[in-house]
Amino acid sequence: MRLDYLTIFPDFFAPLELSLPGKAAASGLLEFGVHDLRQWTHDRHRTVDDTPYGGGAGMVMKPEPWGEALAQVVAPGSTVVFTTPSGERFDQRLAEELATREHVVFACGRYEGIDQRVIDHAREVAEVREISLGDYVLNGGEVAALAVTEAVVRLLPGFMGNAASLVEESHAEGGLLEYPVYTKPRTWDGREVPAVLLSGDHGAIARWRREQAVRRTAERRPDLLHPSTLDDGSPIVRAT
Ligand code: 6GU
Repeated sequence: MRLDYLTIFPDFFAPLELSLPGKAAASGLLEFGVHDLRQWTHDRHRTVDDTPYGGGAGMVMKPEPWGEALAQVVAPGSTVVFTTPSGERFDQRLAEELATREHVVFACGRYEGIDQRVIDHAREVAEVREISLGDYVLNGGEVAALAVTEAVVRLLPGFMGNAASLVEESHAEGGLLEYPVYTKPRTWDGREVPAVLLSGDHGAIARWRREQAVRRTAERRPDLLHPSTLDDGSPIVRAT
């Protein structure tokens, strides 16, 4: 998989060299390219923004640098992701979809957004997704592009050491939040590990974990408790 980033703040992407994505790039599973949008400006001030037609607050990113950048970086079969608070909400399903792509180009908007004609043009030459992390406002799309990258890259085959931990975690199959976890020591700061986890009774442990996951989901994310989520015959455990 190849990932390219178009941004006026290339320094935001230094973390790609660290941690898991960095290791995947070193192993050849992943290729990254980070591009300063200002390299496609031609004026002395390297201008990337201008005032909005129709008036209003803030600045809009000019189309010309974006047009040249996309012409150079987008190839047949690319997916272009515009990170924007007015995009579709990013979730695990979308991460799984992006993980199937060979080439994703992240176009990171700043200011009040990118001239709409850039997005309209991109749709004619590539698959385009406009993606938002959630219902809050960031100053720009760079941090969002990093979050999307980490969610996608860890799904690539051969990327994670332990494939089973991908299946059980929150927002994977089942649609429940994860149950609480414990490790040694058995007693810490006067607090005990729940006895069932020490019982060796794997059926009881599985039932306890499921109950905890449902309780936690009901308390924190009742929107996830779709009736179909609970269609495995387990009793619904109400949050208290
Ligand atoms: Cl993708 N961009 C910006 N600027 N703000 C956001 C966002 C993206 N997702 C949530 N808030």
